[in-house]
Amino acid sequence: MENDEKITAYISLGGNMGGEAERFAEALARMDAWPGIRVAARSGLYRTEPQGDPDQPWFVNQVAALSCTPDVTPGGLLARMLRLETEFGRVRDEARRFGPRTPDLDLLLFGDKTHSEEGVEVPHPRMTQRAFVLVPLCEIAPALWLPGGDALAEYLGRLPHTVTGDAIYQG
Ligand code: PH2
Ligand code: MG
Ligand code: MG
Repeated sequence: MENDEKITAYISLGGNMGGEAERFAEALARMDAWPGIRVAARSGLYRTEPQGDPDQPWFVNQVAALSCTPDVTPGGLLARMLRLETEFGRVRDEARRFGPRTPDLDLLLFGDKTHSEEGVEVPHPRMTQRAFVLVPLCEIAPALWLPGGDALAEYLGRLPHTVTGDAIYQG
């Protein structure tokens, strides 16, 4: 009998070069059309204070839940996400790792998997430090726990940040 149990992956979308609302919607529409992937939920769009490199425009961030068929792997999903980034014309600037870009697609969680291989790590190693990830993630998955860790809300509670309307300050 076929194993039809779905895995929920969570991804984040980020960008600060303009047109994020349209680009994120387009990226999610394309992912929804991928074999084995369905966009199950999406957060609102947040305006977020830049982290890492403060000398750049504010970001727009969003997270989405992807329902994945059992044949989808973290590495396979991430490879497709990186290809989509390239299709959107992202140019990686190695000298400015945390600098401007659009759109950046990051894999946050893949079911309850803890997974680490070259270039693929879930849970995303920096997600618990980032209010721009945790706030939208708590919006769509308020009861979520990190595999091998704590409740999402716990991490967010420990992180100094302020949410005002759709703006997230952290710094
Ligand atoms: N992404 C980064 C670095 N800094 N800051 C915000 N607010 N939002 C981001 O998506 C972001 C960032 C590297 O991927
Ligand atoms: Mg990123
Ligand atoms: Mg990235």
